[in-house]
Amino acid sequence: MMIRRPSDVLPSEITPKDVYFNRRHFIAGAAALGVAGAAPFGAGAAPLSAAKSPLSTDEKLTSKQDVTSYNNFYEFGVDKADPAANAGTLKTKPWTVRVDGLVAKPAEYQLEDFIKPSTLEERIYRMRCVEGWSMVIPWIGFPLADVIKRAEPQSGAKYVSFETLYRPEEMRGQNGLLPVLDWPYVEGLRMDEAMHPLTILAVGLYGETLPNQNGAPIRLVVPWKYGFKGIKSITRISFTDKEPETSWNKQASNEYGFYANVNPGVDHPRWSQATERRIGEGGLFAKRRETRLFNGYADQVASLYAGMDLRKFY
Ligand SMILES: Nc1nc2c(c(=O)[nH]1)N[C@H]1C(S)=C(S)[C@@H](COP(=O)(O)O)O[C@H]1N2
Ligand SMILES: [Mo]
Repeated sequence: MMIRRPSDVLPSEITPKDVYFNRRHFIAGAAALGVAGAAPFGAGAAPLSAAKSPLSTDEKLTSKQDVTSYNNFYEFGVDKADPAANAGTLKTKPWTVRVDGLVAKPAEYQLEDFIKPSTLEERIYRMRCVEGWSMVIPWIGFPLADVIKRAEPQSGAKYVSFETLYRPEEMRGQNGLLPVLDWPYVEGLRMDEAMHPLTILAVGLYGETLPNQNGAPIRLVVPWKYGFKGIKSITRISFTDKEPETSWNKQASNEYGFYANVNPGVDHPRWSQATERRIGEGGLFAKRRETRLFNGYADQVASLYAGMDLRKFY
Protein backbone atom coordinates (compact mmCIF):
# COMPACT_ATOMS: atom_id res chain seq x y z
CA MET A 1 0.00 0.00 0.00
CA MET A 2 2.71 2.45 0.95
CA ILE A 3 5.22 1.22 -1.58
CA ARG A 4 4.52 2.65 -4.96
CA ARG A 5 6.30 1.95 -8.20
CA PRO A 6 7.72 4.89 -10.14
CA SER A 7 5.02 4.28 -12.77
CA ASP A 8 2.39 5.22 -10.15
CA VAL A 9 3.86 8.66 -9.68
CA LEU A 10 1.61 11.40 -10.95
CA PRO A 11 3.27 14.25 -12.86
CA SER A 12 1.97 16.57 -10.13
CA GLU A 13 4.02 14.66 -7.58
CA ILE A 14 7.34 15.10 -9.36
CA THR A 15 9.51 17.19 -7.13
CA PRO A 16 10.37 20.74 -8.05
CA LYS A 17 14.13 21.15 -8.19
CA ASP A 18 14.25 23.60 -5.36
CA VAL A 19 12.54 21.48 -2.77
CA TYR A 20 14.63 18.88 -1.19
CA PHE A 21 17.35 16.53 -2.30
CA ASN A 22 19.38 17.45 -5.27
CA ARG A 23 18.52 15.20 -8.17
CA ARG A 24 21.52 12.89 -7.91
CA HIS A 25 21.00 12.38 -4.22
CA PHE A 26 17.33 11.70 -4.67
CA ILE A 27 17.81 9.16 -7.42
CA ALA A 28 20.27 7.23 -5.28
CA GLY A 29 17.80 7.15 -2.43
CA ALA A 30 14.93 6.25 -4.71
CA ALA A 31 16.81 3.42 -6.33
CA ALA A 32 17.83 1.99 -3.00
CA LEU A 33 14.38 2.14 -1.52
CA GLY A 34 11.78 2.25 -4.21
CA VAL A 35 10.91 5.74 -2.99
CA ALA A 36 8.36 7.05 -5.43
CA GLY A 37 8.37 10.80 -5.50
CA ALA A 38 10.97 12.86 -3.70
CA ALA A 39 10.82 14.16 -0.21
CA PRO A 40 10.31 17.90 0.08
CA PHE A 41 10.39 17.92 3.88
CA GLY A 42 8.97 21.04 5.32
CA ALA A 43 7.02 22.04 2.25
CA GLY A 44 3.65 20.57 3.25
CA ALA A 45 2.47 17.00 2.76
CA ALA A 46 4.42 15.31 -0.01
CA PRO A 47 4.70 11.67 -1.05
CA LEU A 48 7.30 9.75 0.89
CA SER A 49 7.37 6.01 1.00
CA ALA A 50 9.85 3.43 2.15
CA ALA A 51 10.14 -0.30 2.61
CA LYS A 52 8.35 -1.70 5.64
CA SER A 53 10.60 -2.63 8.54
CA PRO A 54 10.23 -6.09 10.10
CA LEU A 55 10.05 -4.24 13.43
CA SER A 56 6.50 -3.25 12.42
CA THR A 57 3.38 -4.58 14.12
CA ASP A 58 0.73 -6.19 11.91
CA GLU A 59 -2.15 -4.79 13.96
CA LYS A 60 -4.88 -2.87 12.18
CA LEU A 61 -3.85 0.71 11.42
CA THR A 62 -5.64 3.64 13.03
CA SER A 63 -7.22 5.66 10.20
CA LYS A 64 -5.21 8.51 8.70
CA GLN A 65 -8.11 10.78 9.59
CA ASP A 66 -7.81 9.92 13.29
CA VAL A 67 -3.99 10.00 13.28
CA THR A 68 -4.00 13.52 11.84
CA SER A 69 -6.97 15.05 13.66
CA TYR A 70 -6.78 13.69 17.23
CA ASN A 71 -3.49 15.10 18.46
CA ASN A 72 -1.55 16.40 21.43
CA PHE A 73 0.67 19.34 20.52
CA TYR A 74 0.19 21.97 23.20
CA GLU A 75 2.13 24.57 21.23
CA PHE A 76 -1.08 24.81 19.19
CA GLY A 77 -3.71 24.41 21.94
CA VAL A 78 -4.83 21.81 24.47
CA ASP A 79 -7.85 20.34 22.69
CA LYS A 80 -7.38 17.30 20.49
CA ALA A 81 -8.62 19.18 17.41
CA ASP A 82 -6.45 22.27 18.02
CA PRO A 83 -3.20 21.07 16.40
CA ALA A 84 -4.88 20.20 13.08
CA ALA A 85 -6.72 23.53 13.15
CA ASN A 86 -3.80 25.72 14.21
CA ALA A 87 -0.52 24.15 13.12
CA GLY A 88 -0.75 25.54 9.59
CA THR A 89 1.06 28.64 10.85
CA LEU A 90 4.23 26.64 11.53
CA LYS A 91 6.95 27.24 8.93
CA THR A 92 9.00 24.08 8.57
CA LYS A 93 11.25 25.15 5.73
CA PRO A 94 14.04 26.02 6.15
CA TRP A 95 14.64 23.89 9.24
CA THR A 96 17.83 23.43 11.20
CA VAL A 97 18.70 20.75 13.73
CA ARG A 98 21.57 21.49 16.11
CA VAL A 99 23.51 18.54 17.51
CA ASP A 100 25.72 19.53 20.43
CA GLY A 101 26.90 18.80 23.95
CA LEU A 102 29.30 15.99 24.79
CA VAL A 103 30.13 14.91 21.24
CA ALA A 104 33.22 14.95 19.04
CA LYS A 105 31.22 16.22 16.05
CA PRO A 106 28.82 18.99 17.06
CA ALA A 107 27.03 20.44 14.02
CA GLU A 108 24.12 22.48 12.83
CA TYR A 109 22.37 20.69 9.99
CA GLN A 110 19.90 21.84 7.41
CA LEU A 111 17.16 19.22 7.50
CA GLU A 112 17.95 18.01 3.99
CA ASP A 113 21.51 17.21 5.07
CA PHE A 114 20.37 15.66 8.34
CA ILE A 115 18.14 13.01 6.73
CA LYS A 116 19.71 10.26 4.65
CA PRO A 117 16.98 9.01 2.32
CA SER A 118 18.55 5.57 2.01
CA THR A 119 17.96 4.95 5.72
CA LEU A 120 14.21 5.65 5.72
CA GLU A 121 11.88 2.80 6.63
CA GLU A 122 8.22 2.41 7.34
CA ARG A 123 7.72 1.48 11.00
CA ILE A 124 4.21 0.55 12.04
CA TYR A 125 4.11 1.05 15.79
CA ARG A 126 1.56 0.78 18.57
CA MET A 127 1.42 4.15 20.34
CA ARG A 128 0.03 4.66 23.85
CA CYS A 129 -0.80 8.08 25.32
CA VAL A 130 -0.57 8.52 29.09
CA GLU A 131 -4.19 9.73 28.93
CA GLY A 132 -5.38 6.17 28.24
CA TRP A 133 -5.84 5.95 24.48
CA SER A 134 -3.80 4.19 21.83
CA MET A 135 -3.28 4.13 18.07
CA VAL A 136 -1.36 2.11 15.48
CA ILE A 137 0.57 4.48 13.23
CA PRO A 138 2.58 3.79 10.04
CA TRP A 139 5.54 6.11 10.63
CA ILE A 140 8.35 6.70 8.18
CA GLY A 141 11.67 7.38 9.83
CA PHE A 142 15.20 6.28 10.62
CA PRO A 143 17.00 5.06 13.72
CA LEU A 144 18.05 7.75 16.19
CA ALA A 145 21.15 5.57 16.61
CA ASP A 146 22.35 6.78 13.17
CA VAL A 147 22.41 10.37 14.43
CA ILE A 148 24.18 9.36 17.62
CA LYS A 149 26.90 7.42 15.80
CA ARG A 150 27.47 10.32 13.40
CA ALA A 151 27.88 12.73 16.33
CA GLU A 152 30.48 10.52 18.04
CA PRO A 153 29.47 10.93 21.70
CA GLN A 154 32.22 11.36 24.28
CA SER A 155 32.53 8.70 26.97
CA GLY A 156 30.86 11.03 29.48
CA ALA A 157 27.66 11.29 27.40
CA LYS A 158 25.03 9.28 29.26
CA TYR A 159 21.79 10.93 28.08
CA VAL A 160 20.33 12.58 25.00
CA SER A 161 18.09 15.63 25.34
CA PHE A 162 15.73 17.09 22.75
CA GLU A 163 14.17 20.50 22.26
CA THR A 164 11.16 21.61 20.22
CA LEU A 165 11.17 24.81 18.18
CA TYR A 166 10.43 27.95 20.20
CA ARG A 167 8.67 30.42 17.92
CA PRO A 168 5.63 32.06 19.54
CA GLU A 169 4.80 33.96 16.33
CA GLU A 170 3.98 30.63 14.72
CA MET A 171 2.98 28.58 17.76
CA ARG A 172 0.07 30.29 19.44
CA GLY A 173 0.25 28.10 22.54
CA GLN A 174 3.68 29.55 23.34
CA ASN A 175 2.21 33.02 23.80
CA GLY A 176 1.84 32.76 27.54
CA LEU A 177 -1.91 32.23 27.33
CA LEU A 178 -1.39 28.68 28.46
CA PRO A 179 0.78 28.34 31.56
CA VAL A 180 0.53 24.52 31.55
CA LEU A 181 4.03 23.90 30.22
CA ASP A 182 7.33 25.80 30.04
CA TRP A 183 8.50 26.42 26.50
CA PRO A 184 10.27 25.12 24.64
CA TYR A 185 9.03 21.56 25.16
CA VAL A 186 11.99 19.39 26.18
CA GLU A 187 12.47 15.63 26.46
CA GLY A 188 15.24 13.14 27.04
CA LEU A 189 16.35 9.53 26.87
CA ARG A 190 19.08 7.49 28.50
CA MET A 191 21.80 6.65 25.97
CA ASP A 192 20.87 2.96 25.72
CA GLU A 193 17.21 3.85 25.12
CA ALA A 194 18.26 6.35 22.46
CA MET A 195 20.47 3.75 20.75
CA HIS A 196 17.77 1.06 20.78
CA PRO A 197 16.76 -0.04 17.26
CA LEU A 198 13.06 0.64 17.99
CA THR A 199 13.79 4.33 18.68
CA ILE A 200 13.35 6.43 15.55
CA LEU A 201 13.18 9.97 14.33
CA ALA A 202 10.03 10.11 12.20
CA VAL A 203 9.75 12.36 9.16
CA GLY A 204 6.55 10.96 7.69
CA LEU A 205 3.42 8.90 8.21
CA TYR A 206 0.92 7.16 5.95
CA GLY A 207 3.19 7.52 2.93
CA GLU A 208 3.66 11.29 3.23
CA THR A 209 5.93 13.75 4.96
CA LEU A 210 4.69 14.55 8.48
CA PRO A 211 1.67 16.82 8.76
CA ASN A 212 2.45 19.82 10.98
CA GLN A 213 0.08 18.61 13.71
CA ASN A 214 2.07 15.38 14.03
CA GLY A 215 5.37 17.17 14.62
CA ALA A 216 6.71 18.26 11.24
CA PRO A 217 9.27 18.16 9.98
CA ILE A 218 10.97 15.74 12.41
CA ARG A 219 9.91 14.17 15.73
CA LEU A 220 10.91 11.40 18.10
CA VAL A 221 9.01 8.08 18.31
CA VAL A 222 9.70 5.64 21.18
CA PRO A 223 6.97 3.00 21.02
CA TRP A 224 7.40 1.41 24.47
CA LYS A 225 6.98 4.75 26.26
CA TYR A 226 3.99 7.02 26.79
CA GLY A 227 3.38 9.37 23.89
CA PHE A 228 4.66 12.49 25.65
CA LYS A 229 8.24 11.21 25.25
CA GLY A 230 7.74 11.60 21.48
CA ILE A 231 8.79 15.23 21.24
CA LYS A 232 7.68 17.02 18.08
CA SER A 233 9.27 19.55 15.70
CA ILE A 234 12.79 19.02 17.03
CA THR A 235 15.45 21.71 16.58
CA ARG A 236 18.12 20.51 19.00
CA ILE A 237 19.62 17.21 20.13
CA SER A 238 22.19 17.44 22.95
CA PHE A 239 24.36 14.91 24.72
CA THR A 240 24.70 15.27 28.48
CA ASP A 241 26.17 13.54 31.51
CA LYS A 242 23.09 14.21 33.67
CA GLU A 243 19.47 13.14 33.34
CA PRO A 244 17.88 15.96 31.32
CA GLU A 245 14.80 17.88 32.42
CA THR A 246 11.60 16.86 30.68
CA SER A 247 8.54 19.07 30.18
CA TRP A 248 5.89 16.91 31.82
CA ASN A 249 8.15 15.96 34.71
CA LYS A 250 8.75 19.66 35.42
CA GLN A 251 5.01 20.26 35.27
CA ALA A 252 4.07 17.46 37.70
CA SER A 253 6.90 15.21 38.83
CA ASN A 254 4.63 12.94 40.89
CA GLU A 255 2.56 12.16 37.77
CA TYR A 256 5.13 12.01 34.97
CA GLY A 257 8.56 10.49 35.47
CA PHE A 258 11.65 10.55 33.30
CA TYR A 259 11.22 6.96 32.11
CA ALA A 260 7.51 6.99 31.23
CA ASN A 261 7.59 3.32 30.22
CA VAL A 262 4.12 2.02 29.45
CA ASN A 263 3.19 -0.09 32.48
CA PRO A 264 -0.30 -1.38 33.29
CA GLY A 265 0.88 -2.10 36.85
CA VAL A 266 1.84 1.47 37.71
CA ASP A 267 -1.18 3.76 37.77
CA HIS A 268 -1.13 7.45 37.16
CA PRO A 269 -2.01 9.03 40.54
CA ARG A 270 -5.34 10.19 39.12
CA TRP A 271 -6.32 7.21 36.93
CA SER A 272 -5.56 3.57 36.18
CA GLN A 273 -3.17 2.63 33.38
CA ALA A 274 -4.40 -0.98 33.23
CA THR A 275 -6.53 -0.53 30.11
CA GLU A 276 -6.72 1.67 27.05
CA ARG A 277 -9.12 2.80 24.36
CA ARG A 278 -7.93 2.13 20.81
CA ILE A 279 -8.90 5.22 18.83
CA GLY A 280 -11.40 4.39 16.08
CA GLU A 281 -12.63 1.21 17.75
CA GLY A 282 -16.36 1.21 18.28
CA GLY A 283 -18.27 3.97 20.00
CA LEU A 284 -18.63 5.11 23.56
CA PHE A 285 -19.24 1.58 24.80
CA ALA A 286 -16.42 -0.14 22.91
CA LYS A 287 -14.51 -2.58 25.04
CA ARG A 288 -11.23 -1.23 26.37
CA ARG A 289 -8.06 -3.18 25.66
CA GLU A 290 -5.65 -4.38 28.30
CA THR A 291 -2.50 -2.31 28.30
CA ARG A 292 0.67 -4.39 27.95
CA LEU A 293 3.95 -3.94 29.81
CA PHE A 294 6.25 -1.74 27.71
CA ASN A 295 3.30 -1.36 25.33
CA GLY A 296 3.86 -4.92 24.07
CA TYR A 297 7.56 -4.35 23.30
CA ALA A 298 8.84 -6.10 26.46
CA ASP A 299 10.73 -8.81 24.52
CA GLN A 300 12.84 -6.11 22.87
CA VAL A 301 13.29 -3.62 25.72
CA ALA A 302 12.73 -5.18 29.16
CA SER A 303 16.46 -5.95 29.49
CA LEU A 304 17.23 -2.21 29.46
CA TYR A 305 15.55 -1.96 32.86
CA ALA A 306 16.73 -5.19 34.48
CA GLY A 307 17.10 -4.69 38.21
CA MET A 308 15.30 -1.34 38.24
CA ASP A 309 12.25 -0.82 40.44
CA LEU A 310 9.68 0.26 37.86
CA ARG A 311 7.44 1.72 40.60
CA LYS A 312 10.23 4.08 41.59
CA PHE A 313 11.54 4.77 38.08
CA TYR A 314 8.14 5.44 36.48
N1 LIG B 1 6.50 19.59 21.30
C1 LIG B 1 5.54 18.74 21.72
N2 LIG B 1 5.70 17.43 21.51
C2 LIG B 1 4.73 16.56 21.93
C3 LIG B 1 3.57 17.02 22.61
C4 LIG B 1 3.44 18.43 22.80
O1 LIG B 1 2.46 18.93 23.37
N3 LIG B 1 4.44 19.26 22.34
N4 LIG B 1 2.62 16.11 23.04
C5 LIG B 1 3.07 14.72 23.27
C6 LIG B 1 1.98 13.78 23.54
S1 LIG B 1 1.24 13.86 25.09
C7 LIG B 1 1.61 12.81 22.66
S2 LIG B 1 0.47 11.61 23.06
C8 LIG B 1 2.20 12.76 21.29
C9 LIG B 1 1.09 12.81 20.25
O2 LIG B 1 1.58 12.64 18.95
P1 LIG B 1 0.55 12.59 17.73
O3 LIG B 1 -0.36 13.78 17.86
O4 LIG B 1 1.39 12.63 16.50
O5 LIG B 1 -0.22 11.29 17.86
O6 LIG B 1 3.09 13.87 21.04
C10 LIG B 1 3.93 14.21 22.11
N5 LIG B 1 4.89 15.22 21.68
MO1 LIG C 1 0.15 11.83 25.36
